[in-house]
Amino acid sequence: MFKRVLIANRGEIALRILRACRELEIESVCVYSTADKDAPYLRLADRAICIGPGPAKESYLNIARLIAAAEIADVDAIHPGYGFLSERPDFSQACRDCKIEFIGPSPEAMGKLGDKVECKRTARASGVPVFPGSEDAIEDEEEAVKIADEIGYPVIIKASAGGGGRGMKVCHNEATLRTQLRVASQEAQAAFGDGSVFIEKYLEHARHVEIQMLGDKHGNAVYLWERDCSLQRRHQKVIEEAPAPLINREKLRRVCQAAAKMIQTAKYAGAATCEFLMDGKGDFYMLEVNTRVQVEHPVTELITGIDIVKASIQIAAGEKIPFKQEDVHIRGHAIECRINAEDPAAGFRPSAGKIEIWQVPGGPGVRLDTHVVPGYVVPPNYDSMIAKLIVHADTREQALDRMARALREFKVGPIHTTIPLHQRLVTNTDFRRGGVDIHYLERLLRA
Ligand code: MV4
Repeated sequence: MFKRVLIANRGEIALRILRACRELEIESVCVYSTADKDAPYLRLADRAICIGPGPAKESYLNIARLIAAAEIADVDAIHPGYGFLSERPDFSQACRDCKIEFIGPSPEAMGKLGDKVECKRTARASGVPVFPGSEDAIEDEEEAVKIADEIGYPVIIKASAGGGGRGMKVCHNEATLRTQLRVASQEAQAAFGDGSVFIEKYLEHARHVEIQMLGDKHGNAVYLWERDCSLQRRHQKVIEEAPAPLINREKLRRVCQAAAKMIQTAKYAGAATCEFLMDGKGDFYMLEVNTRVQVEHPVTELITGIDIVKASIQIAAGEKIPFKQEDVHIRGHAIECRINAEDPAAGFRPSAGKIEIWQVPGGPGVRLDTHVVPGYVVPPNYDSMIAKLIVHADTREQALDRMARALREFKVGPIHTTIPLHQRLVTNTDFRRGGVDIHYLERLLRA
């Protein structure tokens, strides 16, 4: 096992990784930007190293500075967390070049699954269902029109290098497809340095269901079942839960098995998530693979009892996945609310500043993943998520009631948070019935 690990991240996930290291008896080295210099979790680390000023490009996104910190602290491995450099093959490669273990996939596995056209090819070969559409990047307009005629409109144009909904164009007819192809390719070139685009059938009413997986360096892969993340706003998840309500578990099991085979084929080591859209018939279509630990991993931890962050470290150290597929059992229901420092009553305007009041929920079945303490100052430089409130109970209804109870206990001021939005959602009759689609929240907010 590693002696010392550098945590190349900040906020709640840095603290989450630090806790896993402590339980594995690994020394932890935190890095921080000057904007985070007073963050209290830094005091829990064995060492903390300043890597630059507030702007992420000069600190948490700066590969040279992170590698320099890792060499100074003489660590065995780096955990990237989520966001920042976590899905960058060049960072995984830089770690390899410097003989530091990257806690995540190899640059090869990351590249194979990170490029969407390449990922769909791997998926098809493993029996993972994908949307009908172009099998390769679109070479010319006529080819795209031909494929669209075969699969039928509407179609969606996506950037091969894209992700998180950026650079997508929905086309309802041939004329828009022709004009949007050029626009999409130019935008993809400007945004990702890669103008490759592909098209697929567009699904209007869908739910977002994703499968949590782990692969190890010995060729093993397991699935930890699904999460439903349909409640989103501007491609940002707001609430996640597991198991997914109203789902055909037999269909899901087959998709899980194929997804596990896919990451095995890709020689993938670490935590991965395979994202799907599910249609009204309960059929699945893969969107993309996230090659990192995700924000919402705790809901899976609560229903399976498996520590995903610990497992990711053990896997990077060369250990086998510490359990077998047949040992994965689902118990109860878990829900996560992402608490952001934003004002839902003012168009979700960021609400940075000093947190004077911070009275947190607790009690049975309540988990709060946060780096915030009373007096904490939310820096303006980063993502607005300041806490994740996760609850676990025997049934979905009990979990929703428990979440409502926990949200009532949660007092934050004077900054604004998304707590009032969550209070509204957990009592919303449509959401409580289960099975709301990916456009539900934006429709609700517009109404
Ligand atoms: C789609 C789609 C409908 N049909 N692909 C958005 C994020 C990116 N990962 C893929 N996305 C979508 N791809 C086809 N063929 C609809 C979306 C989509 C979406 C997906 C998941 C969660 C929220 C979403 C909101 C709008 C659009």
